Amino acid sequence: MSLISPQFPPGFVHYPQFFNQEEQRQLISQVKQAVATAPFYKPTMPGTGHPLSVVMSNFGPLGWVTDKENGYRYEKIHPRTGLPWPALPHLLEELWLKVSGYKYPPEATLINWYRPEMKSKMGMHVDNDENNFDAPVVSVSLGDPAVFRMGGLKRGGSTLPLKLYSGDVIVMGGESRLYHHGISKVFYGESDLVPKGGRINLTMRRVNSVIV
Ligand code: MD3
Ligand code: FE
Repeated sequence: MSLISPQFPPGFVHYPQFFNQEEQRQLISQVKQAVATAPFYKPTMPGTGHPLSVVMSNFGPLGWVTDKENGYRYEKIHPRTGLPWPALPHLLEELWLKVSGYKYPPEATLINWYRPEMKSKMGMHVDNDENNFDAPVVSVSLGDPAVFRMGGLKRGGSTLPLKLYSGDVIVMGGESRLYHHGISKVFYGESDLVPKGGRINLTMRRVNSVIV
C-alpha cells in the first residue's frame, strides 16, 4: 500500500510502515553489529573540508564516502579501518528484491545517523555519484520521524514535504531518481528505537550498470 500525493514524480513510491517493530529492532541490531567493525565516520565536503552533520557507514561491497581531498566517491574499504564494509543483512536484500524491480542486487547501502546532539539535517542535493540511474534508490527510515523534501530536476524551486516514520520505505525510481531531495527537520526524542537516539536512514543503491 502506498499513499502519496499525485504531485510526487512518477517512479516515487512510499510504503508507510513496511517494516514492523520487530523487524525495525532487528535492523537496528544489524546496524549496531556493522558499526562495531565499520565505525561511523565524519564525512567532509570536497574542497572546503566542511563536515556534514550526519555520520556515516555502509553495508555491502561498495560504500559511499567523501572527504576534503578526494570528494564524493564509492570505495570498497572503510576510510579509517581499511577493512571491507560489512555484508548487507538478509532483510535488506529481501527488501530490494520486493520493491526495486531491478535485475541486479544493490552494491552500496549507506547508513546515515542523524544525531540528536548535532541536530543533524541534510541539505537539498541529487544522488549522482553512481554510473547507473536505471536502478532505483531504496531507502529505509528508522528511529525519530523526519520531514523529507522532494524538489525537482533543477535546483531551487518549490519542494514537497513528506513525513517519514520509523519503518517507512521509499523507492526513488524513474524520473524521481535524479530529483533534488533532503531532510529539513528531524523530530528528535520521539522514538526510542535508536540506542543513542536520533534517526538512522539506510539508502540502497546500484552503482554500476553491469555485474563487476
Ligand atoms: C529522492 N538520504 O543518503 S533518503 C542520501 O533520509 C539521502 O538520509 C536522505 O538523501 C535520508 O543521499 C533521504 C531518501 C532518498 C534517497 C535517494 C533519493 C530520496 C531520494 C534519490 C532521488 C530522489
Ligand atoms: Fe540523497
